[in-house]
Parts: sequence; structure tokens; C-alpha cells
Amino acid sequence: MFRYLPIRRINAREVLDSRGNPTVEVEVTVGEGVMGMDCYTGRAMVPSGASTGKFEAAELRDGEQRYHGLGVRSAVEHANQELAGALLGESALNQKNIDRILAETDGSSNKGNMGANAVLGISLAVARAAAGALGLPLYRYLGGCHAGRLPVPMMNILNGGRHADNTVDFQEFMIMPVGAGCFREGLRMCAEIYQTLKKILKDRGLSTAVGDEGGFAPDVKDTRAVLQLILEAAEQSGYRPGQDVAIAMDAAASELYDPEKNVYYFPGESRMTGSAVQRDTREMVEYYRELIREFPIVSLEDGLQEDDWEGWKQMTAELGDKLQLVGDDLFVTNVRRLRCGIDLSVANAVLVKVNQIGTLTEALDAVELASRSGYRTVISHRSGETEDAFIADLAVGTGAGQIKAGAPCRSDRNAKYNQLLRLEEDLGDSAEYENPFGSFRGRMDF
Ligand code: 2PG
Ligand code: MG
Repeated sequence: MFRYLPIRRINAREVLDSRGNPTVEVEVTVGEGVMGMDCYTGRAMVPSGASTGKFEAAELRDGEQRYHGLGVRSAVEHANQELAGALLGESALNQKNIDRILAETDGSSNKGNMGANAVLGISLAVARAAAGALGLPLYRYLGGCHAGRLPVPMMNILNGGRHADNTVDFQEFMIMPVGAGCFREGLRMCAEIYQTLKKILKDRGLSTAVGDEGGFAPDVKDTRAVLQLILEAAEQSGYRPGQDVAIAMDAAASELYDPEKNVYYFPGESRMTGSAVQRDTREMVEYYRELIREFPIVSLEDGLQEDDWEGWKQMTAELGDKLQLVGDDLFVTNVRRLRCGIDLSVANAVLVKVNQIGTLTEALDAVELASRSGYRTVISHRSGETEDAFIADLAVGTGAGQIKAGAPCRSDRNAKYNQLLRLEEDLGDSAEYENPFGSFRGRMDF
């Protein structure tokens, strides 16, 4: 029926993200209709990172005085002019072709000419418009008739690093409701633990202010102290750590790395202990080994910095059978870097962020390569988000099995969780939810 669904109009604008910085929103209108009849408009908003990997696609910022240089008027202009010009009349049903044209019109290796923010906004809005025109929910359009797996949330409850102004050096401490029977129950468990943690922090006179992703951001002595707080919050909520709920961390180690000294510097721990704390690659791996012995940690993201393939290889050889090792800054959702990691036996999972690579097709390529190579996939938000819940549909559409979408706090984060609740309801009895760490059972019996 719909062999050809022409793109009629592309309209981009500058809007605000969750940090109050400008970002790109795009509306794409498709359809055969005359005078606007039978047309459908899809809208998408572009997220933005703070701890960005240096190999990510480049978002375009104006660098002018307005918005302290962060305006995106030039990206909006490119979307409305050159990119729109290249796409008008093209069929929105051929996402690969759309994304190819977008990449070719940009012409650079990192989408830096038109701006990855301009390119991605169009790419996602085209998919939404196509799904809408076909009368399909987005997850169904992306995943087809086989889509049905809800992701286990990797829910950030305590922030540090670049996402907060506290003394916690690792960026994200997350809980995963691996023992839940369904997504809805898992979400409830996480929200309960989050509220219990708030009470514990308050009772101890610690700050309950939150970081960029909604996780609390108190000044805590070190990683062990944070993990201890999380265990207490889980137990006080009536959940068994290691069985009902497991822990995931994003060290975001590229942010701690000092290339001159070739060490990882821990500024918060240094401040809290009064003496400089630094660890070299070997010590980092040993540190993780101790932490996973003491705590029910099932997943570690960016445990080492983005250029240290040798260190990653070593870490994977030593810890990869006990731990999900997720490459974020390391892989940047880029199939070339992921392929390199697979060839070197580096990491065993990939974080997928659509704006790291700039088009939906390339993000799906990364998911496919990971799954063909036995790597797990975690669909992820950015620290700068919007109310757009595209990644919720992407997680279900791809059956990725895991999603990282921040704390159960702040509507930019809950937009994703609430959309997943809707999708679970839509799927009814065919909705699936399972512990992605079946092979890590040993650790789960912590
Ligand atoms: C990360 C992300 C999202 P940012 O490092 O995984 O949590 O942070 O968007 O700042 O890169
Ligand atoms: Mg990360």
C-alpha cells in the first residue's frame, strides 16, 4: 500500500533541554495528501551529553554570545535549508536512504558540517512520521511484529562526576531490578529504593539535591560508602541485594584520566581524605575486582578511558566473565569502533546513544553488530535530555533488554519510564521482561 511516502516539509526550531541549554527540535511532515489532507507530522528532540566521548559525532553550537555560545541556530538553519532541500520528495519509508542522504549532505566523517544535532533531529522525526502515517506505534515500526521485550532499567539513583558538584568521583550509581516479574514491578522497586535512599540521606544530614540525571548528589567519602548506602536503601525497602536488585556503575573513566601522568585522578576522594588519590590502569582493575567481590555489581560502564584498548583488553580478560563491561565513550555507538572492540575481545556490551552517531540507521547498525557478536546492548539517554521518549520505543523495538534513562525523578527522565509503562500495557500478555544476566548467576547469588 505505502510504497512511497514523500517528505513534504521539514521544520526545525531551537528549544530548551533539561539543563536549560538550547537543543534542536524537528518536525517532519509526510504524506501524499493534497492541501494537508492525509499528511502526518512526526516530531523529535535531540539530547546532549556532558561527559562526551571525543570520538562522538559533533553537535553544532553557534559560539555566539546568546545562550553563552550554546545556541543551535546554525544547526536549525542547516536542517531547514540544505538538509530539508536534499530530502523533500524522498520516501520516509526508506529510513536507510534518508539517513544516507543526510550523511552525504553533511559530507564530513563526524556530521560536523551540518551538525549531528540537525541530522539526528531529522532522522528521528522521519521515523516518527513514517510510523504515524502507517498507524503504528513507534516501537512496532522500529521492531516489527517480533518486538515485545521490555528493557530492565539501569536506574541512576546517585550522581557524581561531571553530572553533579559533589565529591563522588564515579559518574553514575544505578540499580537494576533484575528479580522483578515485569517492567512495571521493576520500576516500582526502583522508585521505592530511590525514596528510601532519600530518607537515609536526609536522616544522616546528607544533601538530597539531585544531579543532572535526577540521582542524588551528596558528598560521600568514596565509592564504597556510596555502594553501602545503596545496599541499605535496597534492604530497607524490602529487597535482597544481588537477587531482587543488582548494581550497575558508570565510572566515566575518561573524565578522571590524566594523560600526562597516565593515571586516573579521584578529586572527590582526594578532598574527602585529605591526600591525593590516583590509580593507574592496573590499580583501577584491581579496585573493580575488590568492589565486585564486596558488592552485587553486575555492570560496569567505561571502567577505563576511551583510548586505552590495551587496558580494556586486560580488564575484559580478567573481569569479563563476572561483569558486564559496557563501552560508552569507547565505542560511541560507532560500528567501526565496536568492530575493533569485538576483534580485540574488548568489553562485552555496548551503550547505544543515538546522538553519539547522528542517525537512526547507524544506531541500529550498532545494535545489530552487537547482537550478532554476542555483545549486550544498553539503550541510553544523555545527561541533557528532553521530554522526547524516543529511546523507550527504541529499546522495545530493538529488544535490547536494558535501558539507562536516569532517576525516577524529573520529567525528562520519567518520560521514558512512563512511555515504557504504556508500551508494556500495549503489548499485554506478549510483553517480555527478563534478567539479562542469566550467565552471571554466580554474582547474582551475592
Ligand atoms: C553517560 C551519559 C549518560 P553524558 O556517560 O553514559 O548517562 O552521560 O550524556 O553526559 O555523556
Ligand atoms: Mg557513560
